[in-house]
Amino acid sequence: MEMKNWKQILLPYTQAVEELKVKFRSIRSEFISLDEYSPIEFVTGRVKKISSILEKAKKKNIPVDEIEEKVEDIAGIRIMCQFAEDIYKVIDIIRARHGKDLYIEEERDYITNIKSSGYRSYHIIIKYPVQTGHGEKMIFAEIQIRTLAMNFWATIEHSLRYKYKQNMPTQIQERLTKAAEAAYQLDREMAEIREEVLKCQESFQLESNLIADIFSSIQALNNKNSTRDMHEIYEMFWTLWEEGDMIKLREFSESLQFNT
Ligand code: 0O2
Ligand code: 0O2
Repeated sequence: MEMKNWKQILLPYTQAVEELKVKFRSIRSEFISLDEYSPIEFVTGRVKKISSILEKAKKKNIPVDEIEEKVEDIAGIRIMCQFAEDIYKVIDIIRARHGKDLYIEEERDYITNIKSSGYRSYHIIIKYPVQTGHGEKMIFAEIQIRTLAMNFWATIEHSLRYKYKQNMPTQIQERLTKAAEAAYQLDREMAEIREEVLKCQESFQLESNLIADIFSSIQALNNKNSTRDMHEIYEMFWTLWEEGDMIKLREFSESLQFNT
C-alpha cells in the first residue's frame, strides 16, 4: 500500500482550523465591542491526530484513499455558549453564511436527540474552501456547538472513555449517566436565571425611558407655566416615583403630554 504523506495532507486542515477560529472569535469580539451580549463564550479548535484518523477509518471500514471524503471531522471547531438558547443564535449565524464562506453539508442535533451515552451538542458538518498555494481545496470540517455544562461533561467523559477504551466499569458508566442528567438540569436552571435577568433589564429600560419622557414633558411645560404650578407638578412626580407604581407614573406622563 502506498504510504501517504500525512503531514502534507493535513496542511489545509490546519489552515482551515486556524481561519475558522479567527472567524468565530471575531464574532465574539464584535458583539463585545458593540456592548452587546455575545452568544459565543469561547472557541477552540484542533486537527485530528493521524492515529485517531486511522482508528476512525478502521472502525468505519473506510479505505485509506477515501479518508478525506469520509472522515468529516479531521478539522474540528468547538464553540462554547453560556446558555442553551445561545446555541440557536450561533446556528443561525452559521446558516446565514451558507453559500458565502462555507457550505453546510449536514446538521446533527444531539441536543434534541441526546446520545445514549448522555452526550449533548449540536454538530454542523461543513465544506470549507481553503485557498492554498496550489489553488482552492474544498475540505470537510465539523463545528460542535455546546454550552459550558455540555462541554464540561463531554470533556470528562471523553477522557474517561479514552482511558478505559471499551472496558468502562459499570459503576463509572452509571455515574456518568447521572452527571449528564445533572449537566442537563444545570442548563435548565441557568436558562431560568437568564430569563429573570432579561426581564429585569427590560423593565429597567422601560422605567428609565418613562422617567426620561416625564422630564422632557416637564421641561416643555416649564416654558408655559408659572413657578407655583411647576412646584406642584414636581411634588406629584416625586410622590408617584417614591410609590414606584409604574401604571400611575405612565398615566401621569400621559397627562403631562396632554397639557404640553
Ligand atoms: P485566552 O486569553 O487564553 O482565553 P490559539 O490558536 O493559540 O489562539 P490554541 O492554543 O490553539 O489557541 O488553543 P485552543 O485549544 O484552540 O483554544 C483554547 C482557547 O480556549 C484559549 O483561549 C482558552 O483560554 C479557551 N478556553 C479553554 N477552556 C476554556 C474555559 O473553560 N473557559 C473559557 N472562558 N475559555 C476557555 P485563547 O484564545 O488562547 O485566549
Ligand atoms: P475527537 O477528536 O476525539 O473528539 P462516531 O461514530 O460517534 O465516532 P460520527 O458518527 O462520525 O462519529 O460523528 P458524531 O457522532 O456526529 O461526532 C463525533 C464527535 O462528536 C466525536 O469525535 C466527539 O468529539 C463527539 N462525540 C460524539 N459522541 C460523543 C460522546 O458520547 N461523548 C463525547 N465525549 N463526545 C462525543 P471523536 O471521533 O471522538 O473525535
